Amino acid sequence: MATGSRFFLGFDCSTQGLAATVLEAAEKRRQVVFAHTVEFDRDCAHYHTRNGVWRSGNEVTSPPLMWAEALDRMMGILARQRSFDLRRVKAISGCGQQHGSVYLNPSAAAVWRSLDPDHELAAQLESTLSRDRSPVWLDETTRAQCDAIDAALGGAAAVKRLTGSAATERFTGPQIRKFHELDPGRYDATDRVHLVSSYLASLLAGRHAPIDPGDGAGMNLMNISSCQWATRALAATAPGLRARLPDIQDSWTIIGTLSPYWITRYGFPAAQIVAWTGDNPSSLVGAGLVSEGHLGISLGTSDTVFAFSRGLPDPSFASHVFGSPTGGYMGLVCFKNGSLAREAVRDRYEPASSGRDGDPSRREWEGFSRALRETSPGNHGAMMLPWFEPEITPRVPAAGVHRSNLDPADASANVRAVIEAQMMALANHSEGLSGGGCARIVATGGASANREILQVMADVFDTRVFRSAEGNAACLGAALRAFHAHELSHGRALEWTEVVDGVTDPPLETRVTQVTAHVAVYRDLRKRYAQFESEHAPVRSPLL
Ligand code: XUL
Repeated sequence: MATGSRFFLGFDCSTQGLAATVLEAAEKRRQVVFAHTVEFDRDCAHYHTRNGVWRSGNEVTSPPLMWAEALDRMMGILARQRSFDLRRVKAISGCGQQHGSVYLNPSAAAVWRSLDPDHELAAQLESTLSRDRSPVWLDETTRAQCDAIDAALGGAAAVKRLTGSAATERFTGPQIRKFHELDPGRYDATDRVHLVSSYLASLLAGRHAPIDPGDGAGMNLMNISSCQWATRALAATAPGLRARLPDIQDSWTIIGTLSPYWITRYGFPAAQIVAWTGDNPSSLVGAGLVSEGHLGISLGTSDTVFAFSRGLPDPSFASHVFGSPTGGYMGLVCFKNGSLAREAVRDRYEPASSGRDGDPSRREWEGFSRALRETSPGNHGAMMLPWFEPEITPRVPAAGVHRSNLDPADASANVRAVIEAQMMALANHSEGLSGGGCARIVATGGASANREILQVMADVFDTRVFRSAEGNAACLGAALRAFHAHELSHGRALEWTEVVDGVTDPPLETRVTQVTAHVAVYRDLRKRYAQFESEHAPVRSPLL
């Protein structure tokens, strides 16, 4: 640890776990000195989640108290580690899975201010909730509400122009509308609706945190041009909604300092708390994609493709336009059948030896990699539509795996088929994003550790692929955002290229280059895949 080092803490509250990354900033260099993940199913087992969620019919929710407990636990772990000096933590930020919402009654802020440091956090928060479960991004049960919102605002294309996305099932606005329709009493008892990101920021600061334009755009409630609440969208969603929402503020806003609970319980200093954002906007920073012309691909619970845009892009840019936490915008396309589909294929053909956590560097992924090495690009014409659960892109309301020329008993061919399908779907549905040419892809998330998967990506997209410097770019992005906001608050306005320089540069040895012969195979196969897809997914996701 260099003398004069300062430390910046980033969190990522994702679907399956809460991660923390600590960035050391010394005179001449910045580097990651600590990273750890609390896994919900394993480390907060008494909530009985599976992959971090509860499923009841088609409804998918998570317990907000589990997120609070994971944060409490992680702060304890950070306090006990020896790799950095806790007392020199200057600023903390974070990100969360997008769209998930937390419903609080009027007591919340007072309870946060007077938390008892001798007792665990989660138990003290029970009385603050007006709804004990949070709908999360995997929930697709709001089609009726989306249709009603689209109709009230002049159609899906108009909603996309206004908010950056057509009304979308997992987005927070339709979820709030459903809550109000089905449970008006508890909606009335709700004083504040937070996102996962702004909720956890509030717990750290001990006061209601704002929502940033990165995560706010995932609600169908924010005017994408002004990055402020869209009054018409609020009115089309639920009565009295404005009073129940936090303000929208710049992503680099300093909300306050760490509340006394954390200082007394764990010995943290009164570090600055910087507004949190969504996991995808945060990945943009953590993958170093702060200028145009590059694609980011996150292979996590969801697979996402995203890119930065300086100005407000044309709606055909991507299915969703969010604010970028660097200022400007980002386009995003999201696929629900990410790591869970890869695991379903792996487990079917090679039952896992022990504990699985979506990390393909683990032993149980060796057979999967071998299968990719032993099969050839194009899979001799065999294809799969890997919709192990309902899909977001393209919109597929009911799960269903379809095979073409693919023997269900052929393990290796099925492994190749799921990866080729995912990469071709990512490429076909993100053409607006890479329309102007893509110099390189930076891949992040658990499955980006797998070179064989990245080779298929490079060949399908016909470009070079690098693995992001940190496996969890979202979490690194949060630590970098804490550093940037801290410097800004001390009068040092750094360019974003300076902020990420030397920290997010993907290691050269992770480079995977496309193979010309394979590129030709996929050019043809992508068209056939699009045809196969349209036969089974009649409702295409609108690039309105
Ligand atoms: C993006 C989306 C997911 C979540 C979970 O729109 O729904 O990527 O952010 O990570």
